[in-house]
Amino acid sequence: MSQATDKFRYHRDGAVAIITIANPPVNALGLAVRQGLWQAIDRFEADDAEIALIVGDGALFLGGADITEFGKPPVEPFLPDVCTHIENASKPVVAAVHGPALGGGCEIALGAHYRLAVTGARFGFPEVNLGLIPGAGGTQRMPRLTGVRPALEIMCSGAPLTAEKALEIGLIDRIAEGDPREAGLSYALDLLKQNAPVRRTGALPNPAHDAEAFAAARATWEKKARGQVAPLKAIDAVEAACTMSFDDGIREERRLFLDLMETPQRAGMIHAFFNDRKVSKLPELKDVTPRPMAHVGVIGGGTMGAGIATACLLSGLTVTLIERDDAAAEKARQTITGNLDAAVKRGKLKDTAAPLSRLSTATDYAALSGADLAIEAVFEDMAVKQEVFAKLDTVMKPGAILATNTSYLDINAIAQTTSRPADVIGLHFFSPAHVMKLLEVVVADQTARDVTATAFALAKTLQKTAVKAGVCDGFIGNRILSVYRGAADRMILDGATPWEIDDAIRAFGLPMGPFEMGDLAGLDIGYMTRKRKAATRDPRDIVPTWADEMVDLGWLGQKSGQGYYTYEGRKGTPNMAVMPLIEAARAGRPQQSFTKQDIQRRYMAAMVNEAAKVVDEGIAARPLDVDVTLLYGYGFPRWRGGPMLWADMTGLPALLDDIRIWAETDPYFWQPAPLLERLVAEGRNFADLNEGTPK
Ligand code: 3H9
Repeated sequence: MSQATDKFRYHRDGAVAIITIANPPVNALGLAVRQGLWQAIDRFEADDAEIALIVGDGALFLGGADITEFGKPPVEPFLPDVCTHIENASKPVVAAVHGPALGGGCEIALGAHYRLAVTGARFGFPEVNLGLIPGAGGTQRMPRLTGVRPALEIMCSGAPLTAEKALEIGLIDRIAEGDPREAGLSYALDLLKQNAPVRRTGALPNPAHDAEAFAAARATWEKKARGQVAPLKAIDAVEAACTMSFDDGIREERRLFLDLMETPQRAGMIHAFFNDRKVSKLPELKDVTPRPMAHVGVIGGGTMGAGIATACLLSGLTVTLIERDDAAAEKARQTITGNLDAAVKRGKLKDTAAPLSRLSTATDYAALSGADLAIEAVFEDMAVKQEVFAKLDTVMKPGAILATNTSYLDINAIAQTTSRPADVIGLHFFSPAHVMKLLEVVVADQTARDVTATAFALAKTLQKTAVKAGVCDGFIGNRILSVYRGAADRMILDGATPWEIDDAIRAFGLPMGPFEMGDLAGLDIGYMTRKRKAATRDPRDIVPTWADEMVDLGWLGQKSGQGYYTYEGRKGTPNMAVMPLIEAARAGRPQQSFTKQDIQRRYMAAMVNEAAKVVDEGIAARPLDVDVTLLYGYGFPRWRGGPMLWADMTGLPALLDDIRIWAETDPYFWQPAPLLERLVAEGRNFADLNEGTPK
C-alpha cells in the first residue's frame, strides 16, 4: 500500500480483513494514516473479505488527528471524508478499541458500523482543550447514538468516558476482556454468523432536540469556559445534528471547526499542549538517572508543609513530618487529614486510611535518617532556614536530597550551610500544594544533575508540572509577579482604581485580578515582602504606601473581613474606604483615566518585559518555561498559551514602542529588556527561542 505501508497492516484472517494502524507513539491520524485507511477500505471492498476489523497497534487505539498538522494547509483525504468512507463501506466494519480513542480516533470508531471496547478503553473528545470541536463527524454521529446530553457533556468538558459508561449510553455495542485484536476478531465472527448488516450511524434519524439540555449547557459553559469559545461552538454543532440533515450537519460542523482553527485560542491551546510535554525535556538531564524516592521528610506543618505532605501521601509516598512540639505536630496531622477528607469528597481518593498509614510525625530530626528527600517548609527567613539545613545535614543519609520550599530566598546561601551543596535544591510548591499543578525546581549553583532529575521525577509522581528555574529573588514566577503587581500599583497612582484593574484582568481571562488575589492570600504577605526588600530598594522605586497603611489598620483581606473588598463570606464588594489612602498617595501626580485595554496592555507589557529579562539571565531556560509557569501557577488563561505567546501574537515591536513611551515618564520601572530589544532588532519572536517547539 505505497507510502502507508509502515503505518499500516492489512491482513486477512479467513473472512475478516484486519486493518491495523501502527503510527507510534499515539497512532495519530496524520496524512499517511488517512491515506492508508482510505486505501485499506478500498482494498476491503475489492477483495472477498466479508467483514473488516480496525484496530490500533501499541498502547492505544487512536490518539486523534495529528496535532502537528494544525495551522498548516489541510491535505486530502480529510479526516471527515475518511470516516464517511469507512461508513459507506458496503460490507460491515468493526472497530475494536483499547486504551484511549480520542477526538478523530473516536470519530473513526463512530464511522465503523459496530464498536467493541476492551476493559480499560476510554472514549473522549478532548478537542476543546485545543480550542477546537470534533471535526470529523463526531458532533453529528455521537448524538444520533446517545442523544444530545451525553454528547454535550463529553464534547464541552473534554473529559473521557470509560468503556462501561460508553456501553451504558449506547456509544459502543460490546465490552470484552483481553487483547483487542482477538476480542475484535471474535466479535466480527459473531456478527458474520448473525448475518449482521451494514449499520450506518449517519443514516440514523436526527436526535431529539432537547431545548432544555441546550439551554442548560449554554448557561453552564458560558460561565465555566471564561472566555474560551470552543465549548459554546461544540454546543452549536451538536444542535445542528438535531436540526439539519446529516450531510448539512457535517458541513456545519466542518465550517465551525475550520473557523476555530483560525482563532488565536486554537494557537494558544496547542502551544500549551506541546509546552506541557516539552517543559520537562531538558537536554542536560537526558540519560541522567534519578535517585530512588519513596520516603519524604517534610519540615514544618503549616499550610504549605501540610499541603506538600498531602500531595506526597496522595501519590503513594511515605511521609515523616517534623514539627517543633507535639501540639504543632498534632495540628499538622489534623490539617493533612482535612486535606485528605476533602480529596475523598472530590472523588480523588477512595478513603483516607492508606495514605494516613504512611504518615508519621516527629519532633526530632533523627526521624528523618531513613528519608530519601527532605522538603523544608518553615518560616520564610534566611536564618531560620539555614538552621534547619544545618540540622538536616547532620541527620540525613548520604545521597539524600535536601530541598527548600522557599519562594524568594537565595538557595545558594542555604546550600552553603551544609557539607553537601550538590544535594541541595529548591522545590517551590504553590499553595494549596496538594492542588496546584506547578512545581518550580530551583537549581542552585552546585546542585547535582541527578538531584535535578530526581526533582523532575518527583513532580511526575506527584502529577505536577515541573519547570526548571535559576536562583534569583522570586525565581521565575514570583519575580515576574512582583513586577506586574508593581505595574498595577503604578496604574493606581496614575488614576486607575483597584476594582477597575481587577475587572480588566478578569476580562483578559485570569480568574482573579491582583487585588482580589491579594485579599485572598492575605495582604500581610506583600507587606512582609516589602519590609524584607526595604533595605535594598532602589530609591527610584515606588512603594504602595496605601497598601502598608491598610495592613497597619488591620485590613488583611478575606481573613479579616476587609481589604480591597469588604466580605460577606467569600463574596467581596469594593471597599471604598481604601480610596482616601490612595488619593493621599496620588497627591501631586498627574492623573489619567484607563480603559480596560490600557490596563491589560500595561499589565501584560510589565509581565512580558520582566519575563524577557528572566529568560535572558537564564533564570528560565526558554520562553516556554515562563508560559508554563504562568499557566500552572498564576492562573494565566490556557487559551492564551502564556504571556510570551501573547507577546508574539500581539507583536513585539509595538510592545517595545509602548514600553519606551512609558519609560519617558517612569524610566526606572519601564526599562526595556535587552532581549526584547534584540528580538525586535532581529525581527524575531520569543517562539524562535523555543527551539524545536512545534508552533
Ligand atoms: C482531533 O482529533 C480533531 C478531529 O476531531 C478533527 C480533525 C479534522 N498528534 O501525551 P504523551 C505526541 S484533535 C500529534 O506524552 P501519553 C506528544 O506530543 C486531537 N502528536 O503520551 C508526545 O510527543 P513527544 C484530539 C501527538 O501516553 C507523544 O505523542 N486528540 C498527539 O502520556 C506522546 O504523548 C487529543 O487531543 C496528537 N494527537 O498520553 C489527544 N497526541 O514524545 C492528545 C500526542 O515528541 N493526546 N502526541 O513529546 C493525548 O491526550 C495524549 O497524548 C494521550 C497519550 C492520552 C493520547
